[in-house]
Amino acid sequence: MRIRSIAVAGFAAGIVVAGLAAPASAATAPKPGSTCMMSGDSRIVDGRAYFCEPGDEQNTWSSGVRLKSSELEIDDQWVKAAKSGMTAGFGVITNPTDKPITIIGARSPRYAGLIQLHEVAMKDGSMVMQEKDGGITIPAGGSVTLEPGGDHLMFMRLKQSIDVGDQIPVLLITSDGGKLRFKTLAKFYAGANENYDDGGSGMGNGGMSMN
Ligand SMILES: [Cu+2]
Repeated sequence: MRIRSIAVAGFAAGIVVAGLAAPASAATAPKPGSTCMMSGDSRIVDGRAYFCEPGDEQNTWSSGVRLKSSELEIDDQWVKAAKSGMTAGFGVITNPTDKPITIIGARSPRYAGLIQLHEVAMKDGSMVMQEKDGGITIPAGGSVTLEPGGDHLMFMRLKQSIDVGDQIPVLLITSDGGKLRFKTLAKFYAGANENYDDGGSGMGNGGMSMN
């Protein structure tokens, strides 16, 4: 029947158009030393990672570090469930090698526009969250626990809600280009609340208060 064959052709044309609409990834490598907005930001282009490093005057892009798999291990990883804004991730990171390894970047691009490495510190008599200078170093043969009230992964600019039970993919990158890829479980947790003191623009170097 002629009518049926026309209907099939129309259906097929619909599929072709949908396929063409798939997003293309076209990241370009930043120029090392050029200005970047948010410290902790990172880009991966052609197997190299570039990091937005904090500076006194302005933040600048690092030179690219070639990626390889990391020997770090993570256990008991979890992230605090959150609808929007920001949240924090935790876990125990172990370094089985005989040399210290420093984590300098973290990514979860489907969920967070940016992940910073944070510490909790005493500043002017109050506890504040701030970016950890130089990253998080795991001692040779030792481990570091990321936990509420201590070092943590700060998920910022959430792109979608992180709900209890979700498994969130995360990539940690070390200063020598090591990649540690894992999934972290979203849990309900009432603590570890953070607010920006600077009115929530998220752009300043101002401290964060802990509620
Ligand atoms: Cu934080």
